Amino acid sequence: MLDALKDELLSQVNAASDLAALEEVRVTALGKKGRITGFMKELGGLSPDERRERGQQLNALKDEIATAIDARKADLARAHLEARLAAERIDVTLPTRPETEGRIHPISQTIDEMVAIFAEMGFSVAEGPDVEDDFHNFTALNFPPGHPARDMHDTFYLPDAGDKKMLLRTHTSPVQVRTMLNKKPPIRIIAPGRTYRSDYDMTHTPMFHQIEGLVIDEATNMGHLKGCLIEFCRAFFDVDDLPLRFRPSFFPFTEPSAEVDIGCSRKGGELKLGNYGDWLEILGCGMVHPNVLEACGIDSTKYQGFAFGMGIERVAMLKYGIPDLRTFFEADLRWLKHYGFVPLDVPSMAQGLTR
Ligand code: 2U9
Repeated sequence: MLDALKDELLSQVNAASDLAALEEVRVTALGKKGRITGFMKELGGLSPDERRERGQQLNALKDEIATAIDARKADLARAHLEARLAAERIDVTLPTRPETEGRIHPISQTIDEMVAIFAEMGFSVAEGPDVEDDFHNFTALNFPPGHPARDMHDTFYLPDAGDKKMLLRTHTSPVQVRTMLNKKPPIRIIAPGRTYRSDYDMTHTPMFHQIEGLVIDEATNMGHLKGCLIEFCRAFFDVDDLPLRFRPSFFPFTEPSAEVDIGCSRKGGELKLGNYGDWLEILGCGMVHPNVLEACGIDSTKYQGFAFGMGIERVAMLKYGIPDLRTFFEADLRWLKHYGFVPLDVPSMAQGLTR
């Protein structure tokens, strides 16, 4: 008789199609008023020998049904999870959605590309405030008092408030000053961001973007500077044999200083990058001046390093053939649709900077 009950209960367990149905089966078999529990209650009326034998049989049956219920529960849970995973499956290899209306501004795209290249070389991104004081923007960078760049004509000074004269940073260099003041070498950072100068004509806007880099260590030299910038320019402009020319120059914060030209051709009014005999200025660089290291709390007898800077609008115009600087800041949706980038095409060295 117990065999028949066992078969019946086991088939009910296996027929349960969800957790609620299975719980119902458990209650019918093992609950307080369940069928096995009912038989258990009858044991009291049996003789000691019969009770022992019947008790063992009922316990074995109870265990077998409980085990079957647990196994069925695990099966149902697994099937439920698999169904959910199948229903929520997404194909991550699908192409990006070009029908997305929004576009990434060429300035953001260019910064992302540059960050991808320098990150691969081991640089970190550093940031700082747009509103600066005279020390971080000029004094620490070895600008002598009365230097023309401090002039009211170039620098936006804020109305006097308190003891310190505040200004809008005229370059991103104060970010490197702050990094050196707060962190011991080795330092390897890039600082992209907004900069401000009181200047407005065909090739100047009062707000523009720069990216600057700084590397400080015990034996960093001009060879490292050249290797780093040659590598960067070839990756950024995607020309393997792009020629670079380092021309002596002057900046208060670097000594020696250089400006870098890349090879190009201007034949027929069209600009092509490569080994064609013409040159185009692209960035400035140099070995950090010992006065700057000392002003930033770094021992110039132990440490040295290089720095560089370039204008982001300028290189973006070059790379993407954008003819007019002022259009960058007009917020014209037709312009952005034409020159902007699809948001999901994130620049990376592994996938190609722009696809
Ligand atoms: C520290 C020390 C040195 C950053 C440098 C340049 C050369 C440079 C210009 C390029 C075009 C600015 O946008 S632009 O007008 N920049 O030529 N910048 S070296 O040197 C630093 C910076 C910070 C502490």
